[in-house]
Formats: sequence, structure tokens, C-alpha cells
Amino acid sequence: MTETIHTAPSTARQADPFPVKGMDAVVFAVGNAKQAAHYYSTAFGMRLVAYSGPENGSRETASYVLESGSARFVLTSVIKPVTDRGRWLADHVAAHGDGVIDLAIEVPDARAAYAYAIEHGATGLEEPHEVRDEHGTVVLAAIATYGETRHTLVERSGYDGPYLPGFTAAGPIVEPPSHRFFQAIDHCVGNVELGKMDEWVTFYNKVMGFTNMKEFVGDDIATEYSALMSKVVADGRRKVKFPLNEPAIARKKSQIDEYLEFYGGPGVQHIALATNDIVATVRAMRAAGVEFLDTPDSYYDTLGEWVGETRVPIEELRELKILADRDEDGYLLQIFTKPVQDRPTVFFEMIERHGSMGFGKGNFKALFEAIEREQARRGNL
Ligand code: TYF
Ligand code: FE
Repeated sequence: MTETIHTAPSTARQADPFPVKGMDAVVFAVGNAKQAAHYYSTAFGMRLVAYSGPENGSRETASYVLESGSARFVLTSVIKPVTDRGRWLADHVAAHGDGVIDLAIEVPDARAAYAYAIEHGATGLEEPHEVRDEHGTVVLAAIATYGETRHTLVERSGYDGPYLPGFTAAGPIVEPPSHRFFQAIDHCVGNVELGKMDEWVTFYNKVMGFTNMKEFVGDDIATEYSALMSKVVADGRRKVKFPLNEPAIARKKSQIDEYLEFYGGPGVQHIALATNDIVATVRAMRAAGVEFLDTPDSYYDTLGEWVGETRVPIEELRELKILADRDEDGYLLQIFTKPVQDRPTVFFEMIERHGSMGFGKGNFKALFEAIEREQARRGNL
């Protein structure tokens, strides 16, 4: 069951303790960034905009920056570890496989954000420091979050380079689609260990002043079919939304346990990407070879009765296996990819919102059953 809780600040006039502009980037450490950049270009319709590697002074790592609207991915690989940073990256890929190392957040004032976080109990990883080139100055700082994941705090203050100092502009790998597959990052989900979800919710409440969104999955629903518990934290203006999952003890092995086992600890589970045309996006991504979770036909037999009218006819949702959900604010359409690497770890969600601020709780049963069918195919259930 989902319940409603109210944790909004007591007065609307209260200043935002931790102002956030939005997600700056999702940074992945991967085994082969050159090939990953190709995948996100051809299969996700992203555009390569910047590069850092041996050709422009980075002898240890290669990084590719891809964009789709306001969404930015950075893909980094080690070429030859020399420094502690290079060895850490190589070890990270060895331990976790391809994964997210940084959910970078754009803030108006990185020094103030870092000071607030540290004062409220965060572990500092990088003190605020300026980096500059001919395009201007960026202030960076970083704090630790779950697992080996970090939040870099990025203050861009008018910087007009293609990404950060050290990166040079790069052309697209293939001609990007005329209509973007997605326009923004909607939310970024973390998996943490059994019993740790509330600790991480409290971490975001205290360290970043984030508040809880009303939708969450409790242990009653968890043991019935979902095998996970989930709560969502977000900044005051709902620019960044971070659901946090922990496994629940159910009859079967939780999908979250499977992730923790194969990732080797807590980390980012899925990135949801906001699209304004999920039908065209799913058609194009399927044509490019992206695999999505299957949804049984029976889901669509009763969908119309409870979800009502949506922009997309039910028959088209059925054909493409797109899920729909409705709440008091509106509806949403969503679909989930299968894991995008050999390890059953990171996956993506495509989401088209029409008023609903939720995460698709009406779909949890169908979704989690689909995930469990895949888990069984892998022999992990
Ligand atoms: O982000 C969310 O909360 C939804 C639902 O393993 C969800 O996308 C939760 C857990 C999960 C897959 C999806
Ligand atoms: Fe999601």
C-alpha cells in the first residue's frame, strides 16, 4: 500500500536550505567509453558534444560527453592508470562493472552547498575549487553518497565551454535523430542495503534539506509482490528526484538483492529519462536494438477501465508494452529497459508525464513481475 505523508517545510516562505538548479550530469565509469558513446548515440539518440582524452591532454582517462536536451551523460574509461584517480576508476570497473559513479548536481553556489552539506554530516570528497579555461570558471566540490557514488556540486556561473575545463568540443558520432528521444533526466534511483533506506532518506533530508515525496512502497506491498521498499526524496523545487530502494524479505530473492550481489554493493539502479513522445521514442529505440521489459497482454485488457483516456490509444500501448498510471494530478506513461550491460544492474526508464508527479505505483505489480521473469531467466530467483 502507498500512504500519504507530509514532510514539506512548515512555512512556504522558508528559504530553500539547499538551492538546486537541476541535474548537471550522470557520470558513468565503463570498460570501453568509446563503444558506450556509440551505443548512447545510436540507441538513445544522444549527441556527442565534448571529449577529453590523450589527444587533448588527458593521458590517463578518456571521457565522452553526450547530451539529449538538458540530459547529460559522461562516459569515462581508464586508458592507463597512473594516479590514484586512475587506479580508483580501474578498480571501480573491475568491482562493479559499468556503473554510475557520480550524480552531479548543478547548484547556484557550490561553496555554500558544500558548506551546508558538511555542516549537516556529509563526507567531503573534494573541497570547493575553481577550474578555468578560456570559456570561464566553474566551481566544483564533491560529497559522498551511498556505496561508492558521489554527488559533485557544479557551479557554472556563466561558463560557456562544451562541458568543463579540460574538455574540447566534439562532433556527433552519428547524425542525431531530428526529434530527441528524451529531453531531460526525470529521476535517478539508488539501491541500498537491507535496512538502510531510511538512513539514506534521512541523509538527504539533513545533508541537502531534501523533502520526501508522497509516493512510497511500504513493506506490506513489498512482501506481497514487489520485494522492495522505496521512498523518494527531492529538492525544494523538485528539480532533482532521488528514489531510494532497499530489498524486502519476501518469498523470492529481491530484485534489489540481485542488483547488490552483481554490482557488489549499493549504487545507482535506474535513470529515468523524460520524453514528450514515448511512442516514437520506444519505436526508435526498439528499432536500434534496445530491449525493454515485456508486459503481459492481460495488463492491457483492464488498463482502460482504471487509467481512462490517455494521449496514446491502449492498442498502441499494448503493441509497444508501454505502461500507464493515473493519480489525482494526471497520468504518466512509462517503460523500462532491461539492464544495459551483462551484469543485471543498471537500466533505464522512459517516462512521459501528463500532470502526474508519481512514479507509476499502479504499475509496480506488473513491473515487478516482469523484472522477476527476467531474474528467473538469469537463474537468480
Ligand atoms: O523510480 C521508481 O520508483 C519507479 C518504480 O526496481 C520502480 O520507476 C521502482 C523500483 C524498481 C523499478 C521501478
Ligand atoms: Fe523510476
